[in-house]
Amino acid sequence: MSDTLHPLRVSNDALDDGAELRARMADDGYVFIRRLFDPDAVLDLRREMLQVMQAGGWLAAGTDPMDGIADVSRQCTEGDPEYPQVYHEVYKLQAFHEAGHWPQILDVMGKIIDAPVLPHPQKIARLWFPKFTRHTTPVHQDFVHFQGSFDTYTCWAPVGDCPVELGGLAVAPGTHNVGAVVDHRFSLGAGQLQADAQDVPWLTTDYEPGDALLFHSLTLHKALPNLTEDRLRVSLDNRYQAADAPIAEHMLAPHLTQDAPGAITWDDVYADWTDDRLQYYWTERGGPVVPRDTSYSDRGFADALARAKRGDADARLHLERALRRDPDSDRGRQAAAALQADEAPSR
Ligand SMILES: O=C(O)CCC(=O)C(=O)O
Ligand SMILES: [Fe+2]
Repeated sequence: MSDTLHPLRVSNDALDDGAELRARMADDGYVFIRRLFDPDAVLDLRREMLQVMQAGGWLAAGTDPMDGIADVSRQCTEGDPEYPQVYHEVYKLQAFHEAGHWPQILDVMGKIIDAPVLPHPQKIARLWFPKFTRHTTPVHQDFVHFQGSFDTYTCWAPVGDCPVELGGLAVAPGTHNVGAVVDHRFSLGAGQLQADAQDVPWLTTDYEPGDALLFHSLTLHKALPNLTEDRLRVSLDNRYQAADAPIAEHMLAPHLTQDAPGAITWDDVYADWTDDRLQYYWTERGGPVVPRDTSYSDRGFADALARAKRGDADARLHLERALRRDPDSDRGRQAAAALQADEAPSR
């Protein structure tokens, strides 16, 4: 581990002690549990997910899906129009959704939240290509993306081994104590919003199957770059809150549908499931649903427009993507105008 990265505190000793787990989350903004999940169950899920990626052409020909060896020519990420073509096939796996409801995580989240828990319907998988470090998830607070209530907790879990060079998650301990959303600017990395973080320590580890990193919605965190030659990083990030707390309405929809025309519905996700136990499980809950607050994303996009006009290469690439994805949308039109403005001779 490099000298700017430090090890996460392991909290397995507190697993049976709700008060202690809550105290650690309150102090540090994160709780890290080794082997919370059965490693075999995680590896079974890995096989299923990577077989779908293989069928979608993302893996090097003739390789074992369990090795996760990418066909680097297929590199793409969230925001690219081709990413959901494979991602949404992975998203349909029943086992992938079930992982967000494994009893071990419901138990720990129940202790931390200290009330009946709602696992967010919107589960997320991260399928991260190697040699694509320009798109590494930047420093951010989850609240800007997921909203609802501050007391929402993420569980990030590797689906397979995730040594530091594969680009797992790092957290900055105690940073949730600001108690507020900090400024975020445009970034090309996943989520497209980046907070400034100077002089904070970063904690991470060589993750193993079954490990789980839980953190608060205001805790600063980022991914490390996937520096491997050819390995995909596969991980889950799922969210949990008190069942009666407000949830933002976009968290009731499948991931990567809000800006994507023709995106999948829950009925598409459920089409091949073998039972309906987890289908629409949240519809009976009584807590309020609040509208999505687009101000964070709007500010990030405005920042990208301004940067692109000044010739910023990352911002230009972002706008080119927005244009390719949906040329007739407001953002598509604004992107086209900003890209042209940069090319104008009067610049
Ligand atoms: O896995 C990643 O690259 C991003 C994950 C993340 O930001 C999260 O789990 O909240
Ligand atoms: Fe995040």
